Amino acid sequence: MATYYDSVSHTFSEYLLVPGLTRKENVPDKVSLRTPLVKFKKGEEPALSLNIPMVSAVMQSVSGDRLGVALAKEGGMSFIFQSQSIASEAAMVAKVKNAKAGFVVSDSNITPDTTLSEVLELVKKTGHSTMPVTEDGTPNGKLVGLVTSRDYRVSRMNGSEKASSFMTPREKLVTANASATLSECNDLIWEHKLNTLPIVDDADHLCYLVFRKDYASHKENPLELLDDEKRFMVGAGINTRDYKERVPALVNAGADCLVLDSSDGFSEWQADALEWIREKYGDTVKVGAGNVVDRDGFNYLAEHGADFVKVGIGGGSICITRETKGIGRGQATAVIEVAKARDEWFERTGEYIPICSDGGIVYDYHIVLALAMGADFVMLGRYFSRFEEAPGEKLTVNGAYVKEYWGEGSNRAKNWQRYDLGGKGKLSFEEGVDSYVPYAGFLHDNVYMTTYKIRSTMCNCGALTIKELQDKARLTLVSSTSIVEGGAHDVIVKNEDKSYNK
Ligand code: RVP
Repeated sequence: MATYYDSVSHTFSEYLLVPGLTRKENVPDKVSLRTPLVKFKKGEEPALSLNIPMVSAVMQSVSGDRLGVALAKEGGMSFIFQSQSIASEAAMVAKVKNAKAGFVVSDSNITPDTTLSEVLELVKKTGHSTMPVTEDGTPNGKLVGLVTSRDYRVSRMNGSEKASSFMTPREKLVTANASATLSECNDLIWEHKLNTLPIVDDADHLCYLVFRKDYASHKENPLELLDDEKRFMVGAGINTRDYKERVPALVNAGADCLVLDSSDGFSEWQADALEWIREKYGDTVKVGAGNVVDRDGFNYLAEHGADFVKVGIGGGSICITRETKGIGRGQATAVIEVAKARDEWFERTGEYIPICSDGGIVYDYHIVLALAMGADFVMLGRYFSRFEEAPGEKLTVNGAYVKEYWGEGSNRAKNWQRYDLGGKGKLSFEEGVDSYVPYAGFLHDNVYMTTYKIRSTMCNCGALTIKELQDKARLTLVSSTSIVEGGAHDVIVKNEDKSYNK
């Protein structure tokens, strides 16, 4: 006979935190959101941690290289989407790794023969007005000059002039050597009143640009997630089909952490992939697995060596898996049960395997609920898809700016590996939708506000760390009528805009 669970499964919106004693030291600025990303032994430090408990979803419309850099600057990590060729995923990973904090690989480059009309076209396309001139027009070619908007006067020129005639030539450029530190570069920028400092190697080939404004932003981001070489950290998705080729390419490109991207991870395919990675790389390559929604799923992936386990089936905003296949579980209940399994595993083995709550975060406060319920960090798709740095197109619909956001199980993404159950006969059907989300501006401003709210709630609960929150949190289920009580009610609201709670 089938097994029936005694209790119904719940979502985040059905819970609230009951405040604990707020001590005088419980102020938002003192709260640490640092959290483990990969497993570690009792008494030891994890090999990888996040500075904020947020990672971006393994999705085409979410995690490209631009979002990867923006999120690492805030202390979180992107997992670059795997529903693309191995070469292009590896190139995205390399792009994040090469964007050494404060050092940028130039993406608008020209040759001495590029005409002014072509320069203006490029400015329109990329939005960047500073262009290094290299012999071959590549980002790492021999540097011959620099063009900025101060070098040409469109009204006095006809457009056919070549860059060599109006660029600032190499001999007049102040540059620094690739061995210079960021603060040495900044000294040069100030001393010579520059906006841009090209960084060259011993053969005078361009390596990076350092911008005055980026140095300032580097100083403003004390939580930046950097590796030992001061490069941004980035993750990457893999699948259970082509991992023997994809993993080596991503490792070579510099990926800091991998994750098996599957809607249902309680499978022998995941065990095979995990074992292959352990055999080939030992513990040097970190890999998360999932998704699961119960104790058995967690234990299975833990036994096969997962570095972290991702939790959630069917809760994603664009996901229709529950409607098409009838599988899944309320996200809160799934997190609570898997967190218990993680703690039992820790008791038994002395090994702490972090868990990630993936999907279904609608309001900022859902993040702090997930953490209180035992998640070590959360994965978000819709949240990040709204930002300027997300790969989706920005459009206007009914006069408002929106971004495109589509599921990996939609016909648009065609990420059928994510839903693959093995076997030969394949008929794919959609488990996700294509949608719009309201455009929300830049990642930095939003993540700042979201993490501030998390810190504030933690203060209400008397917690200065995520671990302390998990130990102290007191959660209550709420009735549907008390949910109505939680919003503005029985008043005539002047501004119907509810974006304050997202
Ligand atoms: P959300 O943040 O609620 O938008 O959910 C994002 C999550 O939804 C992803 O991390 C993934 O687990 C899941 N997903 C992605 N595509 C689809 C789909 O097409 N069904 N689901």
